Amino acid sequence: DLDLRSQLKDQIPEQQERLKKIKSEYGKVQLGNITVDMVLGGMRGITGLLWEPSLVDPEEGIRLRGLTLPECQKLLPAASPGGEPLAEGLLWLLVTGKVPSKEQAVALSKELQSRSAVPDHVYKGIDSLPVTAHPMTQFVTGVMALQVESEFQKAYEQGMPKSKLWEPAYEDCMNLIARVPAVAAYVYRRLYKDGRAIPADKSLDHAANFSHMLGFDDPKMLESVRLFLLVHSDHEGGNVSGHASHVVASALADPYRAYAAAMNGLAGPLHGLATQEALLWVKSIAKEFGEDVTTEKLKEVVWKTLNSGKVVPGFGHGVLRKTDPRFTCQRKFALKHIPDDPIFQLVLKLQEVVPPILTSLGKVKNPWPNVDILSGVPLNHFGLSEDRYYTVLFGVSRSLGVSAQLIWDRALGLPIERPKSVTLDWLEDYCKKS
Ligand code: CMX
Repeated sequence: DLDLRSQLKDQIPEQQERLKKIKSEYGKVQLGNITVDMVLGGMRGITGLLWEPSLVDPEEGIRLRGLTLPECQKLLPAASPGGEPLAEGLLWLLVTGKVPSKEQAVALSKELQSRSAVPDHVYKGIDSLPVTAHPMTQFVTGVMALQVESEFQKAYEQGMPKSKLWEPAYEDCMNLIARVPAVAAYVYRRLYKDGRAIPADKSLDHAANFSHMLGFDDPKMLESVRLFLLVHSDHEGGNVSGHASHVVASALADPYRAYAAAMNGLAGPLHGLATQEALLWVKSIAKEFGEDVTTEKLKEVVWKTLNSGKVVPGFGHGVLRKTDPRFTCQRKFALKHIPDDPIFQLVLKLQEVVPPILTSLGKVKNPWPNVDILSGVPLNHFGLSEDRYYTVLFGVSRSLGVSAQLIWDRALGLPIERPKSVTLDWLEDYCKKS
């Protein structure tokens, strides 16, 4: 069957039963103890969310529906033999947990194209902002303007029962995924190319068409964008963007509102803005000290960054405790396609220099590189050099993972999210008594 929606429809009763069974048989099983440290430490280490599209192991890193990134690269259909996976196939995997055939990925490509028309008021909304507004502000404004066409909101207003809400959630998610590349490209062309928008090319796949609308048609750039969409697509549910989308949607706010919430979190420098910060930082080092900067000088630069009260962007992680496989995957890509790129060479040196310094601080739990130190480098190499735009690219990629879960949130009928909070007074009293 080539239709994603009907595949999904077939799966839903089975997964609903599974959830019900886990609840009734294992509902009282303990998943760990909550300590005061965890409450004061950003809930780190508390297992508290259901998130189907992916899972992060602290040592091994991300698996998308059980597949490592190299497995995804091997198994998912590619645009060209041996090339990077099609975003459509990845989306199919994230939604269904099954590796699609090439025909299924192509059918999904057609479906997304048929949904891709962006209403004019979206562009007008973006145009009403000053060009000095951060690209993420312009992007989120566009996303909120897309919300006007929410099928979910309409269905809810018309009294659709909870059990059927996954259907308009699916509609909104697919429309959202289909439309955000054009909105993102519009922001890019508005800011950096005198507003000369480039129309979609319906002969291209989702990622390639995005690259085309941005203004880049080099086949290697298309591969870079396909890889970028893969590595940033999802990172389980507790990260700021994933969690933000989940909690907002749990109030039965529609997928556009949930995704916009995710994007506002992604725009934080400790999360998605690190893509921008990392590229800016590495480029500033290259500019100030040249591309052949010595190891000694690099050490000085890292210390200067730390001593000025900043974090080293692109290093460390909240859950991972080893080098991010998303970094490793992109390193392999860069070694294959842009081995001599000076910024890439500099990142390789930083990969050696930064971890011992972060370790020496004695408090950093993971000194290793994460996805963001490298993900901008190939795109930068092929001409997309505007650092402040990078988080928007990350956001387009996250539409895949966030949407896959938003559909399942409604298909599984997950309840409104409402963890308990306490005050400092309460904590002191409780701890003294215990
Ligand atoms: N540079 C400097 N200090 C760092 C650091 C880094 N790269 N990573 C962690 N630390 C510090 C923390 O700021 C914290 O210091 P304080 O106790 O003084 O506040 C201490 O080490 C302990 O932090 P941690 O438990 O190791 O890490 P957290 O879970 O608190 O934070 C993260 C994780 C990603 C926010 C952090 O490593 C960081 O700020 N990294 C740089 C920014 C970055 O690359 N973010 C992108 C992550 C991936 C993504 O979401 O896209």
